[in-house]
Amino acid sequence: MKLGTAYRGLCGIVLLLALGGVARGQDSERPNIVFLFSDDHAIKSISAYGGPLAKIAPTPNIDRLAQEGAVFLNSFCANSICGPSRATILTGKHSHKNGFQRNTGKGLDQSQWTVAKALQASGYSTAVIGKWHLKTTPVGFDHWEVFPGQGNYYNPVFLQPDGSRQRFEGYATDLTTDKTLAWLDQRDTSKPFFLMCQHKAPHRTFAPALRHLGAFDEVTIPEPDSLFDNYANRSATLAKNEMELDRHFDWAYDAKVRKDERGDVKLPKPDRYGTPEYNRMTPAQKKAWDAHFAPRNKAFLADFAAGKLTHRDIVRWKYRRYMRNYLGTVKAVDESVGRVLQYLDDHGLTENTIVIYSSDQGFYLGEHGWYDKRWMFEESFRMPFLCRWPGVVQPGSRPVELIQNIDYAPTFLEMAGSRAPAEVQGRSLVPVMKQEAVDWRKSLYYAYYEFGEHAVPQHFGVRTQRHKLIRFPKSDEWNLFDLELDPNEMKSVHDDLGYREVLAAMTAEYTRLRVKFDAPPE
Ligand code: SGN
Ligand code: CA
Repeated sequence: MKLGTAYRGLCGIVLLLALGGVARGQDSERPNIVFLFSDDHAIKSISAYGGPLAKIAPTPNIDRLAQEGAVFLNSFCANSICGPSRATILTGKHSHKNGFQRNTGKGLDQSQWTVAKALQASGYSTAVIGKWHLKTTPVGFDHWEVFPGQGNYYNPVFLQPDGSRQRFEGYATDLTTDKTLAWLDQRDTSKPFFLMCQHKAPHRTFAPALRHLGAFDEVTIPEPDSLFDNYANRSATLAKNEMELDRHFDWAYDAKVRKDERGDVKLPKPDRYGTPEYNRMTPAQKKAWDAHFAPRNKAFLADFAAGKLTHRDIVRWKYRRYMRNYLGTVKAVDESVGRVLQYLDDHGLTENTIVIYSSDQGFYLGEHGWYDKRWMFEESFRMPFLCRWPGVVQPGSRPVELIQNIDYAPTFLEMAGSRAPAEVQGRSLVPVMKQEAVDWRKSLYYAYYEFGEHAVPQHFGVRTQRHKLIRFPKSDEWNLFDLELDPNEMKSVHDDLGYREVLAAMTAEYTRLRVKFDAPPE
């Protein structure tokens, strides 16, 4: 433990005792679990993971978890899309087993076992605040206050347990944090707690808090090598995607028409803004937004109208605007993490509270020319996972084991002194956290089902520490990647004779995992 933490913790206890209360950190022997979660947060935009953005867009508060706990370097999802990832976290099962395979489906079947229900039954106080996105209202939580569907960035509505909808003025990330801390203030202190604080950010349309507009104006944003990927040497389905910064980020250079349906680029339509988030703002908020974007838009549109910009210049401009806004939304998430950690310090809770930071999947920050997620390629397959557990997790450790969101539910249960039922498909991470010598898994199974927005086809796959095999059933294709020699996944070596043995082993592993997890036929 850091001296600063000890000091802050001590101050919190002294303060509470001085106020005539009992130090709340002593609720119970069982640890509290705080699950800090965001939506679409790529590891590349968390400085604890390193990489080219770490210097220009640091996340000091998430990094505090890395210094005082562990950063899991090989953390992945089972299905890179929002609702399915959340359903997997709650159930500890792959999508085909918990029934939530697509965002477009019926919603989470709440009659099944979930970790929230299990923790609640074992005596934990349970709460979820922020983005939920599982369609059916939360079950297994003593308290919940969640966005309807995707939620909004500005002045969002929160669904209330009594079925009403209430709109709150402010920024979603700040409001989610305020509500999280307010719940902590009035919780039942005779019980340990399991608290899920789940942000909308940095999800599309990447709208930052007004105080963060311009925060990345002065920095040079590095471009990924594959910003102009031509999709050669891999499945033919890649070229059919609809998630390019070029063609699908609000408007396409070739179409010569700005549609601005979503608000990705934050350019006004000729007559009005017309974007959903802008329309929600108060006049004062609109004024601050306009003060930032109007001069920048004017300069860009003048160059555009004068024909000064090539096709590539425009893609690059879109990429920079995307990144400035995305990183802006991350800044508020990082501040939120800081506020929660500070609260734990101030209330003497740090020592007995496990804190995890994660996000439902990764995201493309220009790699392959993309935004969005869904593909089994590294950027969207990876999930951030950091865990601080004082006295158990080695501060500053960086485990390399292959972990997946099927593991979270059994992990939370073991942390709380219980065991997951046999039907759960994940494994508790506690032995890995304790750095025990365990026989850990050597491969992960992946399945993506939704074919709709962004035109990503159904695909399945297996990943080991070095290789990845992806099956595209509709087009009857296989891709194989050597992640050591080709970390950006630019060339499938599936047909390369030099990989014959690797291919045979990966195909066998794929089949073994599909049997093990009882996967349905393609
Ligand atoms: C919205 C977004 C998509 C995004 C899906 C799923 N469009 O539909 O770009 O892929 O959510 O995201 S938007 O213009 O409405 O923002 S998920 O994280 O919820 O799975
Ligand atoms: Ca998501």
